[in-house]
Amino acid sequence: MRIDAITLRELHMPLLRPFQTSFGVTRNRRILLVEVHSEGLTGWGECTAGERPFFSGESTDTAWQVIVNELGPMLAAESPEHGGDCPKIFRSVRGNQMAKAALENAIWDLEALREGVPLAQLLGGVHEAIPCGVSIGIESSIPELLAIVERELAAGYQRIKLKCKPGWDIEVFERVRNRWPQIMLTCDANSAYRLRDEDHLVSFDQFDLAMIEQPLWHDDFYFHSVLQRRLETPICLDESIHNRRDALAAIEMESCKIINIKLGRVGGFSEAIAVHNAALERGIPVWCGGMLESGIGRAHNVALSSLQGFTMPGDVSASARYWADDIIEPEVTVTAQGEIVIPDLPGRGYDVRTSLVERLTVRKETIRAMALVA
Ligand code: OSB
Ligand code: MG
Repeated sequence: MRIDAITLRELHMPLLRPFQTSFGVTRNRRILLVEVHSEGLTGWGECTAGERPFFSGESTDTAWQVIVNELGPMLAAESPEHGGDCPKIFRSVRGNQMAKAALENAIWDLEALREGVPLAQLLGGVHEAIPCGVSIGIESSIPELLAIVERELAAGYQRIKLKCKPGWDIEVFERVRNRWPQIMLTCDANSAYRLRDEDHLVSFDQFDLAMIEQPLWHDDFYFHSVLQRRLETPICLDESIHNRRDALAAIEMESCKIINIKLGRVGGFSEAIAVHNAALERGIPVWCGGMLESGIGRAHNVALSSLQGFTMPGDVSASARYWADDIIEPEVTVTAQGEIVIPDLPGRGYDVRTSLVERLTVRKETIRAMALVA
């Protein structure tokens, strides 16, 4: 397909509630969107980098630079036919997975539209509806947290994930578990613990957590495997997994028993499918993570979750949990049974509210193909 132009936008979108993890608080998202214009159609992609380089080394600003200076020009010069052509086009740029994913996913988005098939189908999806969980941040008090858990369970969500860190763990799990003995409960440390916390982490076993997500370093496999040998609770890796090889290493070393797949973290749909396939072939369950996405990234997460191996509830939840007004129409909604129904429409299945996008845009740069190839 001929690429006519690539438009980057930064949108400022305030979250309905601040979201706190072990590495910081997010109140206002700086969302980077890319539009790829080709032969009268537009594909949209979202870069899931954070405002600051805390979850990964990328940020909204680094991704903007890398897309404008490197990846955008490479893509326009190549005229890819498929989203799956992108990893090869971007190969000479190391890292920067979230920047790459924004563009690659826009090409898949465009391709689904051009072919007139649902994006989920183009990806090879099989599920018609996906089970949903919620990720609940670190709150200012346990009663406040309990009120949120109660509300999310009443809304139908099938799994509760609690962000944790030293000082916000045992007592929190105890109170939630005592009140709801039967629910699927998990925690996510975002690398807040160290080897000296091993006994402490082993004590999490008493709460029957379905998994502990990324307890140790963001770039580690070996020490997670040491920890996993002592834990009953399965470890799930998030930050450590950037590609299929990482997944294979983690599975072979038994660093984890479950894998969280995030489109941005692995560089886009192609690698996400490769990680999914590697896990599925080895009997490792996967689920789709979230990065506080706007509707574009959320729609892509919904489509990805339709693949066969996504059997555990993901962090893909309703637009209304995050935003007063999401930028897609319809918004992503969750049924009373805690499921999202995969849209059966051509493309991503959620229209972009372009006038709202325009209003939220604080920075915009359009790169025209002629300028790109010159
Ligand atoms: O580790 O899964 C994570 C949000 C920002 C950065 C990292 C993570 C998260 C979440 C939120 O847990 C998931 C969501 O609801 O989008
Ligand atoms: Mg995580």
